[in-house]
Order: sequence, then C-alpha cells, then structure tokens
Amino acid sequence: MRILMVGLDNSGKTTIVLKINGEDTSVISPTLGFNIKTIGYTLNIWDVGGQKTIRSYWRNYFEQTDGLVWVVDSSDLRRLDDCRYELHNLLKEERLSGASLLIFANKQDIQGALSPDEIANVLNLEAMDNSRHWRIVGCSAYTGEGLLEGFDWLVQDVASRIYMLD
Ligand SMILES: Nc1nc2c(ncn2[C@@H]2O[C@H](COP(=O)(O)OP(=O)(O)O)[C@@H](O)[C@H]2O)c(=O)[nH]1
Ligand SMILES: [Mg+2]
Repeated sequence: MRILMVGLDNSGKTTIVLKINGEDTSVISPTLGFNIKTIGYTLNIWDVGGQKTIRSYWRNYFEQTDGLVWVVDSSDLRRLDDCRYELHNLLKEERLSGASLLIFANKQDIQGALSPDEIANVLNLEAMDNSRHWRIVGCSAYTGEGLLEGFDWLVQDVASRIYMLD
C-alpha cells in the first residue's frame, strides 16, 4: 500500500509521522484488527506550495499512490487560500484520480483553530469529483488525537478497493 502525504510546509506532516512511529499503540486498527505497520506500506511526504514544488519529480509517485493524505494547519488562517488552491491543483492530476483522500485538519489543540467542518467549507471539499473517496478528520500531531481514526479510515478504504479484504 502506497501512501503519499502532502500539504503546505509547516502543516505538521513530519510531526504526524514521528507521532505514529513513536507510538505503536496508536496504529493498531480497531476495525481491521492489525497494526497498519505490519501490512507493509510505503509513505512518501511532500511539501507543496511556493518554490518547494517540484511537480515533475513528484509525478513519478502519483501512479503508484493508493492513498493521499492532505495535511492542513487549521490554525493558519492566512494560508488557507493557498491551501485550497494547492489541494485542488493536485487533485487535477489524472494519475491520482483513483486515490482515496484523507484530509487531516491538524493542530486542533491550538485555540482558535478552525474545526474540521469549517476547514471542509473553506477548502470547498464538496466541489470535488463525485467519484472521489474522501474524508476529513480533525487531529493533533501533538496529542495524537484523530491520527488513528484518520489512518484507519484510509487504510480500510484502500484495502477494500485494492486488496478486497472483508
Ligand atoms: N500545536 C501544534 N503544533 C503542531 C502540530 N503539528 C505540528 N506542529 C508544529 O508545527 C510546526 C511544523 O510541523 P512540521 O511537522 O515540521 O510540518 P511539515 O512542514 O508539514 O513537516 C512544528 O513547529 C511542529 O511542532 C499540532 O498538532 N499542534
Ligand atoms: Mg516536514
């Protein structure tokens, strides 16, 4: 299973991965009944936006991507327009059209952070293609809240499409 984690720089991608890797208990899936690390997955991480975007290079990964994780800094209100633009831009990629999309509304521990519903509104998620499998989950890479719920959904959604587990 190949997962691509993307978002503006500073959204919390590295912190999420450190939290997941540091806490074994946080990755045991209650619905699937196994640790997502044991099923074997590859995770690539990419900062988008500004000059860090090297899209031609990252295109090589798109073809093999089963699950896409888009990470949002829910407290960074000034960059939400950039965030929406970059997300919809990425979703135009033909080769990502089959990927399940998990949106992490991260940094929910910060006072004043927008809720997942508010983030969904601002990012105009309802405007996405009907065929897209997607879900938004509020999380905090600091407390770990929401991380399991999000990855659990993603892994299960991908598994049901690709590996036909039941
Ligand atoms: N309060 C809070 N800070 C966070 C959270 N996740 C990440 N950060 C902080 O946000 C900054 C950017 O995080 P980082 O993981 O480097 O973002 P990346 O550029 O997307 O990899 C760092 O200072 C992190 O400590 C979170 O859930 N809550
Ligand atoms: Mg990083």
